[in-house]
Amino acid sequence: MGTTEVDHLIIGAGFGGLCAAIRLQEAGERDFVVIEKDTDVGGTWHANTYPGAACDVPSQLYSFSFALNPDWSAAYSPQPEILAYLRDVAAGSGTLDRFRFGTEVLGARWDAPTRRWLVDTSVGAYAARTLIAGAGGLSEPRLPDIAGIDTFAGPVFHTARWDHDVDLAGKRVAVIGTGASAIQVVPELRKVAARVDVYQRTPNWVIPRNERRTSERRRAVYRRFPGVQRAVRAGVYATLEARVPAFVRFPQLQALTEAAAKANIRRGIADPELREAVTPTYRAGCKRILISNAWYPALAADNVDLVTAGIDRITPGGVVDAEAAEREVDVLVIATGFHVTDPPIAERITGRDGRTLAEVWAATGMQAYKGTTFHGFPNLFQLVGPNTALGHSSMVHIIESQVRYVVDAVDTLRRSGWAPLEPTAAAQDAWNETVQERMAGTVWTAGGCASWYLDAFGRNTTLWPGHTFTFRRHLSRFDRGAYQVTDPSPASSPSPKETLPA
Ligand code: N01
Repeated sequence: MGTTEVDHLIIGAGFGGLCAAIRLQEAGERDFVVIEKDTDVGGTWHANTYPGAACDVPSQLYSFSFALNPDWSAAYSPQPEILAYLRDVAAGSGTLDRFRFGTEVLGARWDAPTRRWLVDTSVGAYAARTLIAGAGGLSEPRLPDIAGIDTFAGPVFHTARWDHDVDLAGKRVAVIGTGASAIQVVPELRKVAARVDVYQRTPNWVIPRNERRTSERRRAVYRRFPGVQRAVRAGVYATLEARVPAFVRFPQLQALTEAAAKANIRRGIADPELREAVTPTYRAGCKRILISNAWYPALAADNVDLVTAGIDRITPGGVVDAEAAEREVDVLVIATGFHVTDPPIAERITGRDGRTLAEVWAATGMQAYKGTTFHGFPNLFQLVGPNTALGHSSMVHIIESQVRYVVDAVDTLRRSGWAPLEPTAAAQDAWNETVQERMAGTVWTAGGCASWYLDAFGRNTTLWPGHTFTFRRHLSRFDRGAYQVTDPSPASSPSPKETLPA
């Protein structure tokens, strides 16, 4: 099979890849392909099908600005609805004929002589002028390194790879982890399982969730008057942005969140010992703030045990905790999160000097220019790249900001005869220095916890430390001055230092 030449190769058919495809098409770019290892669009929302999977970002913000959904059923949407929404948007976009499902990237390398990305996939090879990676920030399950886990005799699966063939009715189930995924799945599991053991390493702050359903009447109003829905959406957006100072500058304001979470604990749990065991000792917001009305009542249920002793080892028949107590279980559910600061896609992308992104990051930690482009990696764009994730609002807003920047960059590339561009080292360094300066004093750094936001160097290379509208302003146009033309033309002079507004 030969090599397929395209102008743009997009990796991933989640919110990021789909948005890129739609916006490129609108900009008149027709020669692109979206490759996706799964069998459908959806990304995270295709992969995460565990019972209770739902979004903890308000529905009104969890859609594209150009495709509002008047039919969200509730204040927070369940996974099947979000997946259906993405399928609808994809089907109506006129881009689906360029999606190649069941196609996994094996490796991508910059080829200087042809000024193309040469991409090997599980199905064939591509040569592309630009590579737009929307592989997802939370896509590769992180499996715990626990002695004996391979010897467990029953089914073992991660929340993001749920095995629906396993009948959990009447089973004894152990859940490892108490993060965003676990707090959604445990209340569902305990309805069917004989017993659920929940292994908690660190408690999370969990505040109440607005369970309001959206009435048919309200949906009809949204359908008829989209302006009304836009106004509601703007209100929700502003409310969430108002929380930014409590994360970034005044972590003491998180005391309000802690009070709400403590009231949630008191409502759900009567036992003082259990209350204490689930109450965190770090500042709220240091780890992701979770929302649930069902988590604490589930932990208090007769058929659920919270185990805080830590796991010593796993045997073929159960889990032995650090106090040598063994609990027999039939099924092991791994809810231990994802590879965030060491994403596997970084191992598969090789830049102009022969090093992969992962090799570059091994020395520096994850770094990009504006969370999107990379010195040494011409014409590479990453959606949901370093320091773009959020603890307070919707990633769809960030993705749209990035895609706007990418489309403007593509326009610049096209007009310049496709001379390849990469950010100068100076521009990229200055951006990251400023971002890291802003991290000092944030709740993520000063809040007294360890979290997956931090990398091996202890730096937060995951989150954007500010408002989403500030991020959008930084990416509102492609700033050609911060870029250099990659070989064979001589490199242009470095850009002025890019600074973030105070
Ligand atoms: O993963 P997590 P998640 N032994 O990393 C524990 C998004 N999301 O899948 O805190 C024992 O948050 C770990 O303990 P500790 C959202 O952004 C969104 O739940 O490290 N335990 C923690 O309790 C979220 O933040 C939605 O001490 C171990 C848990 O496992 C992100 O996905 C829904 C362990 C991991 O929690 C990840 O959430 C779901 C070990 N060896 C997820 N290793 C929405 O609603 C780890 N743990 C949008």
